[in-house]
Amino acid sequence: MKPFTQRTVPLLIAAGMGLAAAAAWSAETLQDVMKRRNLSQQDLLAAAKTYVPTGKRDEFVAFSSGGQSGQVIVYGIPSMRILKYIGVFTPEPWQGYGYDANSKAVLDQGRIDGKEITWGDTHHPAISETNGKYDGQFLFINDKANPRIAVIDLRDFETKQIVVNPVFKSEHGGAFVTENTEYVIEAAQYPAPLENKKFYPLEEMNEKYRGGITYWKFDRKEGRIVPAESFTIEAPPYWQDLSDAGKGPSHGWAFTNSFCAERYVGGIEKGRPPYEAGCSAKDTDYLHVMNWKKAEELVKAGKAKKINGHNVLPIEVAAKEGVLFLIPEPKSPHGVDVSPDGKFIIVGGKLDTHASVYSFDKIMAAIKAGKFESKDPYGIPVIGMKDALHTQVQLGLGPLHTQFDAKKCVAYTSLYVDSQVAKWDYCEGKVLDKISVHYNIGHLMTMEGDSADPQGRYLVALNKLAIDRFVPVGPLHPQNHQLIDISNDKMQLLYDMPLPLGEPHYAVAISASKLKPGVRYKVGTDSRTDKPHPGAVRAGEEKIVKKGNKVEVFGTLIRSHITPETIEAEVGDEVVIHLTNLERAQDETHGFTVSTYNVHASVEPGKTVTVKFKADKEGVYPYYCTEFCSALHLEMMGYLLVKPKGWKPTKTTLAKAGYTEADYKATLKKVADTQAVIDSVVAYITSVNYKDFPDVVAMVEDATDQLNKIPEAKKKHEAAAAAKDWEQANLWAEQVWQYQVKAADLGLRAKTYLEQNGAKKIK
Ligand code: RUQ
Ligand code: CUA
Repeated sequence: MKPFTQRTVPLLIAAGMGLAAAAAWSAETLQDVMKRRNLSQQDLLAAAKTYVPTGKRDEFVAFSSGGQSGQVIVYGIPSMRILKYIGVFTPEPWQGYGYDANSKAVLDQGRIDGKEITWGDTHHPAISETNGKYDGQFLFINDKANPRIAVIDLRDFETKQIVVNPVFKSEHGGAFVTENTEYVIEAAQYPAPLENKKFYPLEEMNEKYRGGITYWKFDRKEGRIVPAESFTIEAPPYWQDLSDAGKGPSHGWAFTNSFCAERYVGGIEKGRPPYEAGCSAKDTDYLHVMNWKKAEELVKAGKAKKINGHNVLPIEVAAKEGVLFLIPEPKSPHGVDVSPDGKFIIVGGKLDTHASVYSFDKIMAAIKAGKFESKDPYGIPVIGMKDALHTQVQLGLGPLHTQFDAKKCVAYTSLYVDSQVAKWDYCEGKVLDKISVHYNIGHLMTMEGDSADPQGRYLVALNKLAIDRFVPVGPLHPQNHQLIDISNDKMQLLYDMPLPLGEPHYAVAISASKLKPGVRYKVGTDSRTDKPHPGAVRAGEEKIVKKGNKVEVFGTLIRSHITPETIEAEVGDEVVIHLTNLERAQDETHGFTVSTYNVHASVEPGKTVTVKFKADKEGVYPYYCTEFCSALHLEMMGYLLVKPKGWKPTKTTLAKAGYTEADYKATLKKVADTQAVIDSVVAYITSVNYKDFPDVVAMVEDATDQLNKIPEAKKKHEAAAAAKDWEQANLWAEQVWQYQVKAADLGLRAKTYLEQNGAKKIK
């Protein structure tokens, strides 16, 4: 390489090479470190099982509910490194979620009776399935507090849709998907009148309050829920809890457990025993067994009634037509999980020490034979527990949720009160192993462990309390996700991960190889609708349109400038700014904000985003790119000038820097030196098989983009120089250098990539 100038050197070196680390610490041996840090052999083994070296990636990706944050947390397994928070029911500033107009439109779908609700209590994420197996296309998650379901597209990890349940006032048993994601299941929790905004006293609980299970139709091609084709199976005011869908032999059926089948109404302030006493007084509650295929037919045949514009299949119809059956389950149960082969349904006892394993075959046999032990007060046939049970296994105190292993018949159940995980065989009905966790485990998760094809390997315990596990950070502690190795006979605890964003209830984990997220959008895409954005423009088409008191900006972003660099408005104008990121390079996101107007956008390559606000205050408002996108990131800015009405300029020229011919010549020299660097990098890249590396091809395209802008700037500086306008000549020559620097930066990145990934010389 030729020597380059003083200013170029640090920039290019920083871009091209890492710092050679001084290796003083490596003098310590493994034994030294073990001694100094007081680590056992067991610790080292655990560390080796979770450590993911730099440059390597995790085998699995977990999607955890973000609990009260209303978000989804994405992390890798086994490293337990957090990869992303996805804004779902709650604004998330980094992603511009709730701060740009396009994502606000998604959050607005979650309004209830017109009221903005900016938080959610997310509980259960579900990955879309094909034949009962995770397909990695979509993620669904519920909001328990304000009954809603959100759809996240795993091509870009963005929330695309929020649907509000039109008949529930709360829900818990969502989101769970049917075998081919035909439906997303959402079951109510606390009974309430199904009619919207209708009051009935608690004394009318049995008559007027209802539960239900909603089946949201999912259109996979559109990637959206279709409310008009969705329906709810009305249910008695038992407190429906979690759900799971059948698969394989039980395809077409779904199961929802419940508690407080006592239909107890508390009122401690009136001297009545509280809910907790009355809701767990009896020994059994009801597992709801539903034939959703049949329900779908009945709804299509017009057997549903409309409540709040939504299809509701009345209890009488469901009971009479063989859609809804009940089976007793002990005692205030929690969690219902269908085995991978679809043959068994496992319910945790919560207040009982057993897990109950129901046999789908036996349930079907009882239904076929019309063998029911009774009817519930609403006329729903009740199948006898002994006629449906395969086995019951005593696991310990507070059994809740069950997940499955890749090994046949092996399941894991969380024991809330014992703070343990039980590994057991649900075919034979015996306990295999137990491990203690810290503390009070709720859900647990194995890899793809609620699908038809569990992957085994790891289990994560989602503990409710962290107590003494971490450095204290005040009375509010983080949550504790504990990673457990389940590949051997004995479970081994590997790692504690604090999760400080709300209480994650449930999580799902998928093989990383099944996820295929995109790198860039088709230029001009509105990522929230997946459609072309009407405000998108290409390079050179940028414009500002002023109509009445609306200023509409059609702008672009590319390293390192925002076009336009000045936006003028009058006080009271509505300002609408559409921005298209013209970059193609991976990870070249630009952000955008305007001082004090509470707007923010994250504009990934190819995306178009709109921000809107009323310019209600006279003044000068810098706007700038909020992602550190390039060396000239800080210069990626402009001014919004909000003028008083009828304002007239008194000064019409900008101050000059007074550049001379010598400055211009120096800049030209710098340009020539930089060109030499570029030439040497280009020579290297084209001497190897770079076309075999798609990432490099994208970088080369991007660099070429930058270089292609040079001739125009060059023409301008040469014309200015011919006219002896050294000010303009020098500035346009500087702009040439800007394009070069960005091209060189990309070229060096490409070169490093090629060197590290074994590019081969070609002739
Ligand atoms: S549940 S309390 Cu998933 Cu155990 Cu929400
Ligand atoms: Cu674009 Cu910083």
